[in-house]
Amino acid sequence: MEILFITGNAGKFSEAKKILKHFGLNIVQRDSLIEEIRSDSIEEIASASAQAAYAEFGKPLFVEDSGLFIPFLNGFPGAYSAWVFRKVGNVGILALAKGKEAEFRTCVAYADGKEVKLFTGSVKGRIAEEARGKGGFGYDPIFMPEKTPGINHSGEKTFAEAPEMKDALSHRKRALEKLGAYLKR
Ligand code: ITT
Repeated sequence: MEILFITGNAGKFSEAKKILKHFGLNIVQRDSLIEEIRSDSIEEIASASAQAAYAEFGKPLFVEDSGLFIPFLNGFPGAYSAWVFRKVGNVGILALAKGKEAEFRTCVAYADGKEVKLFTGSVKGRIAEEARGKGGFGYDPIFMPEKTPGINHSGEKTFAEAPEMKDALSHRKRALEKLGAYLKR
C-alpha cells in the first residue's frame, strides 16, 4: 500500500520511512505549498493540514506536526517550534532552558477522504547543557530522552549523538506505530 507523507522536512521523512517499513507500508514524500494554520495545538494544525492536503492530492496521505515543549517556559516553543528553530536555533533554546525538562510531541493526521484520524506520540527528557552530536535534525543535538524501560541507553546522550536510540523511542516512532497498526487492521 502506497501512502503519501506531505512534508518539506527530509529528516522527518527518512525516519518515517524506516518506521513504517516494518508495517509493510511504502511512503512517498510530497511537499505542499499550502500554509499551515496558526494554533497552539499541534493536533489542530495536523488535522487542518491533512484536510487541506487531501483536497490538493486526493490520495490517502498523512501529515505530521511536531514540537518541543518545555514546561519551565510554559510549553514554549511547542507548536511554534519550526519558526523558533529558524529564528534562534538550538543556541536560543539553550540560553533559555539549559538543563530543564522537555518533551517532544508529534501528532500524525491521516486522511483518506472519509475521515481524518489522529495519532499522537511523545517522549520526555531534558535539554542538554550544550549541543552535542551530528545525527538527526532540528533540536536533536540538545534533547536527551529520559531512561526508558527495555531500551538500553544512559539517559545522558542526545538524540543527535545516538540516532539508533532515537529510532527506538522517539515521539515520531510512537505516533507512527499507531498509524501503522491502524492501517494494518
Ligand atoms: P513540515 O513540512 O512537516 O511541516 P517542519 O520542519 O515545518 O516540516 P513542524 O512544523 O512539525 O515541521 O515543525 C517542528 C519543528 O520542530 C521542526 O522544524 C524541527 O526543527 C523540530 N522537530 C520536529 N521533530 C523533531 C525531531 O524529531 N527532532 C528534532 N527536532 C524536531
